[in-house]
Amino acid sequence: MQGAFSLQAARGAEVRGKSVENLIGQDKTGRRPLPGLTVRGIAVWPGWLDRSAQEALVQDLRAVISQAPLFSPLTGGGKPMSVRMTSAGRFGWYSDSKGYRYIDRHPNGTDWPPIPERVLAIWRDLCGAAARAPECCLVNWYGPDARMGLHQDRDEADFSQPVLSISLGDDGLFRAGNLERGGATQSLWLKSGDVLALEGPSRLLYHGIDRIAPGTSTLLSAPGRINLTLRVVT
Ligand code: MD3
Ligand code: FE
Repeated sequence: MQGAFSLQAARGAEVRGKSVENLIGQDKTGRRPLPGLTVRGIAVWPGWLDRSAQEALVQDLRAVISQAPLFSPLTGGGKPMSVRMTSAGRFGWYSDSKGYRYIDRHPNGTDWPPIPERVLAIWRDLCGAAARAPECCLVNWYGPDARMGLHQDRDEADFSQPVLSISLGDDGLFRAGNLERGGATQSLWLKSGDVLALEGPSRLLYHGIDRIAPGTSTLLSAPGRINLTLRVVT
């Protein structure tokens, strides 16, 4: 894949003459750790979560999914998405033939479960003191053949608030585009434990997941990938 950049390869490697590890430290204001790298303004912390933190998150997510089961939202065209989803928090993301929106209950009528404390702690550590608390934790489950086409995240009211993405399980090939459809794109393999912050100008970039690489992680009991995205909705 031309232009693809492996974060695993970045560990122990050099970025502009500095080791990635050395770039990870408090920024000047002490607000948060410096990202290991940035791609089109997207801050990337490769391997931010160690194995035990990843395992603890998976346990938290089992509890979320047992209360709010995964479902396949319908696209505007009425076809089910290949990614299965659920949410935690005050709002959950939903889509059917009427369009994309946030709803305050699971489609089965129950409340969305609270966002796990361990997930909130990652938001606090990486989004800085200026960010509001997240109101939605979208849980995306990718089976071996699932993908997500290029789109913008614009169902939220305040684009000045960041979006935080946490990858777990098998590698996913992330593609970052531009502020409008078309143009050159840049690809990046997201690995288990990697965290991204979408903020400022990168908040409205087109982006998607081209494919996952089944069997590249031992975290989950079945091949697949989980992505958590934390968002301020209102
Ligand atoms: C770049 N999820 O749920 S997360 C989504 O891996 C979504 O499941 C993908 O796109 C996934 O909407 C990508 C990384 C991500 C999330 C939001 C972004 C990248 C972004 C918003 C703006 C730019
Ligand atoms: Fe998105």
